[in-house]
Amino acid sequence: MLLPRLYPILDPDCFPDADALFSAAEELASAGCTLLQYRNKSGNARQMLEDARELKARLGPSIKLIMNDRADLCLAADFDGLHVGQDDLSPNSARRIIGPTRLLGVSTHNPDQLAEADKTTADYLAIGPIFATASKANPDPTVGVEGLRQARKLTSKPLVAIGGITRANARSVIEAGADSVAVISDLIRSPRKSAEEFFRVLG
Ligand code: TZP
Ligand code: MG
Repeated sequence: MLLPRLYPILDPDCFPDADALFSAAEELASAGCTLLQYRNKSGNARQMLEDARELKARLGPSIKLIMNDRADLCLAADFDGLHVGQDDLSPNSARRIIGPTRLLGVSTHNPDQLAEADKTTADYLAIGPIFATASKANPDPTVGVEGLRQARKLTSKPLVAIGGITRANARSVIEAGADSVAVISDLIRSPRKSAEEFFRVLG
């Protein structure tokens, strides 16, 4: 599986209303994004499913949609994949729910977690936060670019770097071995322009 260099994460808490969230998604699509995660830490299941269905309807089949945390909503919205963290269902339990063909991603925060996740049926692994981030409650200690370089040696699965990644530092993250960068805040202000700039620096 080939991951795109840029993996935007859309979180409704970062937008004034649902329309702004959907417009951001459309802008990202028009900038050439092909993979997008929906992450909602404050909404209820009903709102999340409504958002998820609307995203799918607006974006069409050219963008793969990944649901954060919730295997049930991944299936209900017929998303293309699921992303789980250390406090969610285990990767192999999540896999049993979403089936063999949907994408499964796993968040890790240190070398032990990464090595453990590498043994599972996950399709890709994420590691972070690489840099300080304001987008996550109670983030783990930062891994840094050097930690990422070490992490790269522990898995041959596609590796996503996350946390504090901007257009200014994204190149260094890819050079340290990440296949893709997952980004929340540096895409919020002007999603299309920002994504285009990410693609330019990431090559
Ligand atoms: N997991 C580790 S850091 C993070 C998540 C969900 C937040 C990333 O957001 P930002 O704004 O790109 O730092
Ligand atoms: Mg989670």
